[in-house]
Amino acid sequence: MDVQELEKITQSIVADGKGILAADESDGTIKKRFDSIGVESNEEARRAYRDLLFTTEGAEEYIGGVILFDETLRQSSSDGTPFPKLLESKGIVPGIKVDKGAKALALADGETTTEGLDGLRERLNEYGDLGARFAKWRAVITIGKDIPSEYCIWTNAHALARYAALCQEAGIVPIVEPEVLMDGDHTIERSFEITSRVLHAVFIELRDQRVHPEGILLKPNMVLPGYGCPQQASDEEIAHQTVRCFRRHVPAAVPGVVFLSGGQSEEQATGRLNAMNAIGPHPWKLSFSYGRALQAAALKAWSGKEENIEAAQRAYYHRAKMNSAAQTGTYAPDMEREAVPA
Ligand code: 5MM
Repeated sequence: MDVQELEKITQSIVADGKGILAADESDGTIKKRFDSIGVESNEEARRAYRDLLFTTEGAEEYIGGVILFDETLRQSSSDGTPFPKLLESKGIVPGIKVDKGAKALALADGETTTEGLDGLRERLNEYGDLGARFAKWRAVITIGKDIPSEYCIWTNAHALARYAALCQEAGIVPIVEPEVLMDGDHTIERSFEITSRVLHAVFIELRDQRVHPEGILLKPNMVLPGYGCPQQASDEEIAHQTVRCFRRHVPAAVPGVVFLSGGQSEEQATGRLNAMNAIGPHPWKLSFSYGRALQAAALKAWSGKEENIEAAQRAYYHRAKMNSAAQTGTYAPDMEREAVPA
């Protein structure tokens, strides 16, 4: 393992004003997204959609890395340039989702564990040859009555650490994503408690499995009340609780925390990230690795039509720019009106 190389990759992904575009929707998820705009999910439509995102001029000012799905890593832009090469030529680091999804956890009703460790060493070598410099593995934790169990939390943490160790052995930076879902009516206090338990377990397992903390990125949820909770919270409260939770559990050696958006609206995800950076400095870079919160407007603007590509690119560029400002704590809601996407 070349630790300096791993650290160099993490630093360039979360350089000042930069974050990650999560474009690694698996087949089922991208189908859901395409269904919402009435577009059939076939290989060419998926390629064309990702192509419009990756060829957006100037997005590289704000995007340091893109997470791809297996199929996308092997696809090319319309001019024939393989996607990993295209991204690299813009100074964007290509990454790859390597987990095989969250599956029912045995003897644990309503809980899941993420699969994909079998054969991972070999897959990582192939992904490295195809140009991936970082990887992502997502564990899913649900809050409900009597869940999550410690069994679920530790099983997921163990798998995340096994994955991270294999990545570092292969010279690939692991993004460690333990997502505590926003589904449910739980309070922000309960989200704080569960996120604490999860981060505690994850960093114990990472340490025990010899993962080099300077060579990872953490991709967590923010500490938020559930969607169904009657008591919603201000951006400032969310920022305060999230930072307080992370200061307790995330080692200062970790270079970057790149949040997932988890179903928040685009402006909420931006505003809350900004609120956290506004109360810095923090020991780690606080940035974004958004899927829906970077793509929702672009997807809608595109709607599967070639004549809408430019409008979709403007929408994506705008969102990337807003989140870049949030990464440095300089975002303000009136900036949304600066460039209203057509
Ligand atoms: C882009 O969505 C990613 C892949 O999800 P599936 O495996 O379910 O298809 C997902 O892991 C994503 O990277 C994170 O959940 C963050 O995305 P959001 O939309 O929550 O920012």
